[in-house]
Amino acid sequence: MKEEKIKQAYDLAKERYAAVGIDTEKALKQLQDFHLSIHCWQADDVQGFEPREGGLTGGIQVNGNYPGKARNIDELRADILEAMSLIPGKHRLNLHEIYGEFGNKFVDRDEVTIEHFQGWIDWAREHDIKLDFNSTSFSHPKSGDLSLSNPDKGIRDFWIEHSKRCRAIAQAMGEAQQDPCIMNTWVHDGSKDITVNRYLYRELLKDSLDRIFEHHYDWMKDCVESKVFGIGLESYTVGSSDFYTAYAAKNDMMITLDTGHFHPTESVADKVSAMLLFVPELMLHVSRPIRWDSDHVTIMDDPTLDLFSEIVRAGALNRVHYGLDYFDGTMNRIGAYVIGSRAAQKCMLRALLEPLATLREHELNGRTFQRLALLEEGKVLPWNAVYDEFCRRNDVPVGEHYIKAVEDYENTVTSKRR
Ligand code: RNT
Ligand code: ZN
Repeated sequence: MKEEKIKQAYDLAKERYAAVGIDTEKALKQLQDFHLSIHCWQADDVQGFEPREGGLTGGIQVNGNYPGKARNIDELRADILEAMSLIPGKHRLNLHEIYGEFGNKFVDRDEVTIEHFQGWIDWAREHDIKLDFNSTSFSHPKSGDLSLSNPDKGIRDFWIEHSKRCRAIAQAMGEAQQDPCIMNTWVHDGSKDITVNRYLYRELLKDSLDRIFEHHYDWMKDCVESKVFGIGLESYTVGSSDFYTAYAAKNDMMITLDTGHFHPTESVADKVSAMLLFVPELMLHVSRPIRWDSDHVTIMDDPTLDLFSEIVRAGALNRVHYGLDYFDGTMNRIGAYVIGSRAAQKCMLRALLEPLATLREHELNGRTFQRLALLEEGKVLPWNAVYDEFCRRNDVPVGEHYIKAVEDYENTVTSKRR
């Protein structure tokens, strides 16, 4: 599409929004300040770079065998940069511990140090990308069904040591980038069948976490992620929502809301205002659960729109970190990054363009028909012209034009990986 046309459409949209009291320039500026934390693990189906036998464990699953997944650190970095070049704005990269630079050496999880991530820190600085981090409890011989809550002290200590080392790495990343690195703790611990020791495992998990978080760091922030169940661990999850909500509130720490980690009819959006009264900040794992925590590619769907609207309505834009968390191996993985990231931005833009002041006035004055009518009309205001203008100003392909760019990269790069 001609640049001139995009600008014209934007100018009309700007006028249309002004009529309902919305300043699109302000929204564009806010969207520029909206930084996703893009997960590194869509590029290679959550494999990482440990020399390892056996597949993904820990109750999570990747389906599909679309050709061209990243096989090493160079390919992964190239793929991430390619995806980022098609996503408007500036974004962070969220690494898992298994993505360290281990060379050909076997470095066990309780041996990892900052030296295995110095390459990432240098690379990130070179590309002006900030890093976030995750400890990794899955896909390891000691993962089993229980890690931090394992009654075997040896196994528990192993994972405690791993988590502590990960926090030190996150601290080093944060200090290097002079911006706090957000470190997420998610462990898969649970039970396939009925357990009679619910209290015990949770007591052990609490104790392990207390030990892990003992030390305070200035350049990293911790968050804890709950879950309903994992595949093969259907009957019981040690780190349930109640457990971590209580833990985070009590310890004044951040909680991670993964949109796939709640019961299918539960609204994650509704949790924003409830939780932000009791925890300092939130981390998101934006995903698309289809019937279960299936981690489909994020799209501009109602749950995601609701979630971002609730963040804006709560005035909490700066108290939320916007991680993505999906992994789909059935399609072009770079394309999956671009679709999901752009979808999250569109949801945020639509939230920023809501005529909130008028809606609130209606509500506070009992004008319920007017409130609902304006909410409905808000859905069809020309937000898409504003998003196109955002892409144009950020010098990335507008609309469906990024499809061709993804295809070109596939033809010249990923399809050559055999
Ligand atoms: C799993 C959690 C967790 C993982 C990543 C890879 O259900 O969502 O966040 O997806 O750590
Ligand atoms: Zn998650």
